[in-house]
Amino acid sequence: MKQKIAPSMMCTPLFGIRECVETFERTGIDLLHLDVMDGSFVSNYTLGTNYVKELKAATRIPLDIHLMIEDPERKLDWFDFSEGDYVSVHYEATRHLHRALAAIKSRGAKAMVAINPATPISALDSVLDDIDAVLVMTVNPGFAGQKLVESTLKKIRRLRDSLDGAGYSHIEIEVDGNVSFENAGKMREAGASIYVAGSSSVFAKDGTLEENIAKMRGILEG
Ligand code: S6P
Ligand code: MG
Repeated sequence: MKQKIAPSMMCTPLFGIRECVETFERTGIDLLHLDVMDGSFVSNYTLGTNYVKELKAATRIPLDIHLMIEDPERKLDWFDFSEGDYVSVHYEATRHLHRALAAIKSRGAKAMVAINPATPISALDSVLDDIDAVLVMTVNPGFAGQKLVESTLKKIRRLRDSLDGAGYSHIEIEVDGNVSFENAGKMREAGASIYVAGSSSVFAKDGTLEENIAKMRGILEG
């Protein structure tokens, strides 16, 4: 499975977004990760509908929209996405998961379920035929710069094994939260293939964005 890097747009400096996106295009970045937080499902507010719309119009890199919002099935129409984009809804945030996933797929996008560190992988059992990927949160959602919840490494492995064993090898696993250079290697070994890269990797202060992307790629492809 191709190893994909998805830089987290909430980690870009406000006045440097254009430069970052140009670097992402030049370096062949696979996806742009957009964190949408509603102040209710998580205790923070981040990128909103207009940000998604403007970014989509400004780049050809597919979007990876991570909806940390309550009742996403009622709000999907607010967001600009189409074929080739990835959209994730949280298992914990909706009472109508199938409805949300079907609405994403009906627009040609890749449908994903996101699960918090404490949510068991069995929560995915009844939606395996409806998803293209699983977003495994490796920190509790809400903020950048948090520390890895260590037990999620085993969870990624268990999920990869159980998906492969049940004939769902095509389902990708995305990891999000403290995907540092060190943790990314472990996550890869555990079976991840999409990496949300934030303050602990591509936006780390001790290298340039370009250097950090090259370093991350070396770890994932080495
Ligand atoms: C967290 C959010 C994430 C962060 C990312 C930041 O709730 O969903 O996508 O932006 O985790 O990366 P890091 O390396 O600072 O944890
Ligand atoms: Mg995220």
